[in-house]
Amino acid sequence: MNSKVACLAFILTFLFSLACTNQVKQDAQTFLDEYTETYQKLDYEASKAAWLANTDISEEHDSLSVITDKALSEYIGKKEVIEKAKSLLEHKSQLDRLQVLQLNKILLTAAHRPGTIPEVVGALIEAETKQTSLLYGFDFVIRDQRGKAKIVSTNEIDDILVHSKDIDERLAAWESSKEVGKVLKDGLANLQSLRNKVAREMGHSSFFGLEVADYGMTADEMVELMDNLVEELRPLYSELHTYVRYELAERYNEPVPEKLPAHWLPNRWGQRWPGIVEAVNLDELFEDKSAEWMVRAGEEFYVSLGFDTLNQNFWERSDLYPVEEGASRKKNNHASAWHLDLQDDYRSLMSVVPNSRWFGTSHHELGHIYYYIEYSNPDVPLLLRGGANRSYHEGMGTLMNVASSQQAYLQHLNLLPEDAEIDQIQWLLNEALGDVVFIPFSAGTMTHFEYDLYENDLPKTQYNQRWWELVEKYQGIVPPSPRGEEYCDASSKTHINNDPAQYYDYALSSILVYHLHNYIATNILKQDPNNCNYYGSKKVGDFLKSIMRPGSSKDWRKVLKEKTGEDLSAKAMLKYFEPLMEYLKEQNKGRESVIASL
Ligand code: X8Z
Ligand code: ZN
Repeated sequence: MNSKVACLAFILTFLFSLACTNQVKQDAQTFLDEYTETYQKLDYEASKAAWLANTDISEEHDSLSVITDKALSEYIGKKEVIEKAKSLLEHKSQLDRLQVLQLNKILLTAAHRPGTIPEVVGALIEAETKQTSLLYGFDFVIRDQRGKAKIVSTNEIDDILVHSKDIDERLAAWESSKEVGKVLKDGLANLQSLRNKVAREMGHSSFFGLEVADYGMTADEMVELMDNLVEELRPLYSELHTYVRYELAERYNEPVPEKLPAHWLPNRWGQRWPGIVEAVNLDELFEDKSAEWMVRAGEEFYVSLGFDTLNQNFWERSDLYPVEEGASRKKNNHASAWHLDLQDDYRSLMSVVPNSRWFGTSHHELGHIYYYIEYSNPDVPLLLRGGANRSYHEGMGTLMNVASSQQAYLQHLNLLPEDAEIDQIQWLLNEALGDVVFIPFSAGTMTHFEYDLYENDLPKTQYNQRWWELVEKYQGIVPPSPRGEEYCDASSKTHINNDPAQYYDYALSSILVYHLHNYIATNILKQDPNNCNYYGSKKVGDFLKSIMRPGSSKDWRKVLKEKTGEDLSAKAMLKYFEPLMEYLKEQNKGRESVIASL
């Protein structure tokens, strides 16, 4: 072949392959456009119905939610959709990066609703809807000393657990909060089986494995990551645990227990321990504020960083406060943020009352909302409108939660007087009893329970036993008295029922938050990470927006490396709490620690 002919052949081959590539790309885009349009429509209908079912619990609203979810599921799990996405991915190298990401997302979405087993998917949708209604339609009851029953809200239960020093009252509140588990146990067993059937249909190891797949990891890799986290924080947790055993024994005038009785703690699951440090009474700061003020203050914080005000729809459609006294309506009272049309219909569901927990939670939920707003831009395809990963979504709001509890910010809001004499170690201790204590619960108890539930098909007859083994092992907490299998204490936690196999998101987000906070304080604000003020810093706002804006169109590891120059680790969190270690060791001298030996 002479060189001219060879050259021509080369050019022709090149042009042919270019045409093929273009054809594949074109083909993929046509499919993605069609899918996106239908998905957005069906998903919006399902989200609106789910919103109604969560804000006004009734059989009628449940039915509507089931119908619309089934319509959505039928489409996203369609055999043709799965086959088309798979066949396009066989030509991965000829597709754009964003196209590949979207096709993978379609497959992961389909794996939640595979059309090959419609009766299982249908049963799952019904079971999920019913479980939420049972949980939030439940009447929690506390009896007074004369045995008279009173229906109480979970806000009231939490209030007793944070503030009451009467051990009998605490026990009654704690026990009341767990009654709901009895009603939920069968439903959880049904969900366990259906969720696993669904996940295994498309080759995932279990439902836990399916949820972890969103991080590009296996179930075992996630558990290993969580175990490492628990290990890294164990020395500090151990000191906190010892300190609190002695502190609370004195407060309740009881002998020092080896493990912490669950009803001694200021949270239904012992996941955070607010209010133990008497020198730092944060609830007091909000006593004369209204619930509305709390949410507006949250918005104002974001606006000060350069974010826009929230749209009018948000204020009109959100359901932010507890149900009016005497109203018959029941609603899901766990805080959440919703992005209904993946565009500008965003709302939040909360039951805000003026206290420090809801102040933090308002900032947290608005973090989700501002994340929605930022990535709803033309550069991010609808299917990639999510967090860099789920823990980033949690992290943005939690970061603002951490920022909102810094003294300088509370002083700026006139919640703390400028000249308040603050014992810095007590302040830090109070923070650690929130964020550090949260790790053994989230990375330990919750993650391992759900791993066992799904990955190991934990039998229903062992749910409660296993739950308490984990609570004792990771958190060093024991129930007030033996809890048989008639209870299902795990399912009193909302995420076990309706945000399943994802709780490690929160553990990871806590680590991420301190990583980002350290970077922001040191490199952007040039302030002490232990007392800095984000308020009014457009630079901080720009930094956060640059993380939020690409949604999940960028790899989460790259995002972090690019933005902070480092990989994710618990280093910053440990550094933040370093000054506390010495203080606790001093306080705990001669006291026996039980966590280290677990
Ligand atoms: O569920 C939440 C948020 C909604 S995404 C209020 N959180 C976890 C919980 O309450 O258990 C935030 C921290 C942990
Ligand atoms: Zn959240």
